[in-house]
Amino acid sequence: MDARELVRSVKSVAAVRTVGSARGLRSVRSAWRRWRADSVELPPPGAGRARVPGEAVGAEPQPGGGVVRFARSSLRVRVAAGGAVFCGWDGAAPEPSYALAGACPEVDERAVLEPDTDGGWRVVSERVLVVVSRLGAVEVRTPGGVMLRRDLPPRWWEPVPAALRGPACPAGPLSDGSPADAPGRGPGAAGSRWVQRSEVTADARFFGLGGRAAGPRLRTGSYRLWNTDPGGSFEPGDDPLYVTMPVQLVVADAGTHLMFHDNSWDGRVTLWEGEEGAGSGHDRPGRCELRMDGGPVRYWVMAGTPARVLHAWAALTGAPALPPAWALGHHHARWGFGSEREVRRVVTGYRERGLPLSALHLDIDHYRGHRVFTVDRERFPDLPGLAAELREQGVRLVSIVDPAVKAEPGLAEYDSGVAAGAFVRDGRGREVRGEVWPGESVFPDFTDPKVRAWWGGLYAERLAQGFSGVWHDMNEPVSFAAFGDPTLPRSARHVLEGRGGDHREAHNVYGLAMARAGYEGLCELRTRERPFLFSRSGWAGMQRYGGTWSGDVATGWPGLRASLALVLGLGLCGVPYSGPDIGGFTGSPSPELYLRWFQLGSYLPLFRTHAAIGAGRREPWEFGAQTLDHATAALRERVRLLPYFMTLAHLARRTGAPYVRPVWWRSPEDRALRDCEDAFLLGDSLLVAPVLEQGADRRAVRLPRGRWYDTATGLAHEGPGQVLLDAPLSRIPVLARAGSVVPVAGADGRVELEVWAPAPGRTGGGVLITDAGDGWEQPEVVRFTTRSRGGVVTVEQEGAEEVAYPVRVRGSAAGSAAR
Ligand code: NBV
Repeated sequence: MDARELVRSVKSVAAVRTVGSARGLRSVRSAWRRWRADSVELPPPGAGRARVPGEAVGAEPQPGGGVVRFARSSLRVRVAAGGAVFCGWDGAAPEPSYALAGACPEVDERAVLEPDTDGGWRVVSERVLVVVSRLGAVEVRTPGGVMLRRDLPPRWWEPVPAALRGPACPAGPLSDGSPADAPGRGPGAAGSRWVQRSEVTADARFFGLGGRAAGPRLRTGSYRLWNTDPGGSFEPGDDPLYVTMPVQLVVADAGTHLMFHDNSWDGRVTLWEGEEGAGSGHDRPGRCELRMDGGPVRYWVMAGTPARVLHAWAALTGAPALPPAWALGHHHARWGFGSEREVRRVVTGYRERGLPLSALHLDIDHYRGHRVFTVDRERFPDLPGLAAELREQGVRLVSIVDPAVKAEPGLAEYDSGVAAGAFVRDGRGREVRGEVWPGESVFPDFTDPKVRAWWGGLYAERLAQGFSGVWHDMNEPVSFAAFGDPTLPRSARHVLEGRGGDHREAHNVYGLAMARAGYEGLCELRTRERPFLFSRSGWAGMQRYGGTWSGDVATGWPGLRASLALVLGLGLCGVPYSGPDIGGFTGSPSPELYLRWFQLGSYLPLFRTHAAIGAGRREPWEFGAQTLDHATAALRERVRLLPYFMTLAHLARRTGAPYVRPVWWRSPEDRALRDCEDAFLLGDSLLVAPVLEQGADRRAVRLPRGRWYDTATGLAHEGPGQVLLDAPLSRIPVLARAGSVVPVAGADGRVELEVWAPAPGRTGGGVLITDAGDGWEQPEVVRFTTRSRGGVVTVEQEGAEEVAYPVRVRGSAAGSAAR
């Protein structure tokens, strides 16, 4: 047990204390069972014999690339249409994969494998040049030959022979039948640990790896790849969290690239940021080491501008689900509303104060004894009635859904799950039992297609109760443990789409597969509505089914900062829809902290106040008149920006670009911007600079190149550089890019265009994407261009004689240069 695990164990013991001693005892039993199962069923880690590929002995060109043979391995390089490059060692193929959206993309026939100097090989393609050295180092270069990264040959530790190991996992069908794919050496071989070291340029910055509280820029340090409930709450120092992904986004002068290791096993990424020798020529390159406990060595690389890279990533792993329009409004949640009466009181509170509210979320306290898909009828006697009443007022109900099912014969979900063979089993075929909110529980195996279908059908009950959306929780998955890892035994068996395997491989994709089950179930049950689903845990590709949220972020200024880090980092991993628990999950924020969190949250895709049972209130009126005034202003501004948010949701779906983007998005070559972590771009048009420090009433804002208008004053500032802007309690600085067109809701709710004057002699533009608010009809896309000539600003709508929307031009010409 390392120090972090120890801290986690202490935390989980503390958490257990809050949920009662009977549960505490059961969580000791559950942890003990897990430990015992794993020690009997899994091989000891053992050092094993190391293997490296050895020397290249030949190569076979294939469509889109080819296979390079080494003395003790092989490397397949394949360029896909769209520019992503696949590399697979030891016969690893791109499929099967939980990350890929569907069938593996077509190959780019134009890419060819050819001999390189010194006995190596190269694959030339439109977007990247891949150079494979004689000993198996793989360099990814720009088409012009500039190095983006260099991956050294992997090193494997051969697993202990099966005969000495006990029950083995069947090898996955990842083989291409190459000679290096001998039994026990292939990528499907259980427990074949491996390591791969890589180098990037000295100026490169790392981002991604899923949701990391310490991000968005990932500094020198070690980051585990194992989805984890940190227990209680987390702060920026806590790692890993609920969503980990082997996705690195690397930004450097030479270009941006994304590297995805398609392997769901437990692993650890260690990063070392590089250092430049200030002209001495002694640069220290950035480095990265990936250690995996098993699974194939296969990865995808895509390179180009950040926009191109994210586009290629979405093409590979799937377009983000489009939320219904109402999901872009304000949501209010709480663990422990406790009764219909309290729900009505809160909704009335919003209404009486004229505060817009789109959705209200019910947590596990509305279940009967915490049993998923049930209702406590004493406290919620008529949920469908309540839902209908709220719906009349424009408020939707969203339900939490936990994966664990109480192991209780007679309980419909348990009985039907048993009949469907739905629950995870151990090596001897017995149900794996854990301890969660309802008590002793079992866990659906979402890696089984028929289990996903069964589970998806259960959402009919939620729909009948009147819920409009779902919020997946505890799906890392969590099983309370008094010590060790609070999840299922690593030896627990999973179907893994028919290949068979264990929890070491299934753990990280459990939440993703649950999201798929929920999403597909909702699509089938309510064919005309877009599912609204967000999930605490997930993996590469989770955006296909919905979004995520911060999880239990600790109340405090560091938690506020972590909230932004998570949203930015997840967006760069292809998950554009997320947001934090505004005000933090625990305790009671000061009015100032609450307000700053609220102001930040009002510019994030998921705009939700939420807190733990026993924590302080989170309604905007609970923090005094001044806070209420300012929160009201933030809520109104959100409503005004809804057409812009809807446009961003569509753009995310079409292009993979997240709504919330780092400030370097369009200028990754600006090194100062690469280090800026306290502001973000909302789409192309707005730059939002939240206040993340206590007591601050102004703040420095680093601007990308071009002219930016302070939306509060209309004053222009010229980037690149830094400006100091007022940030009174009433608002956070928001700047608009000169020339941009921001679609907003006018006083009558209809779309208007807010046009920010282009700099003299320059042009600009924007897009508006509208739809019916829900459903699957094709949206309408309208493009605009703006121009400033001789002090006159003009706007044109593509393909139309006249602009079909009211236009308001903003921005004064009086510019000030940023420093
Ligand atoms: O269901 C209760 C909470 C929920 O409010 C929160 O948002 C989740 O992240 N849930 C975790 C389980 C309890 C954690 C202590």
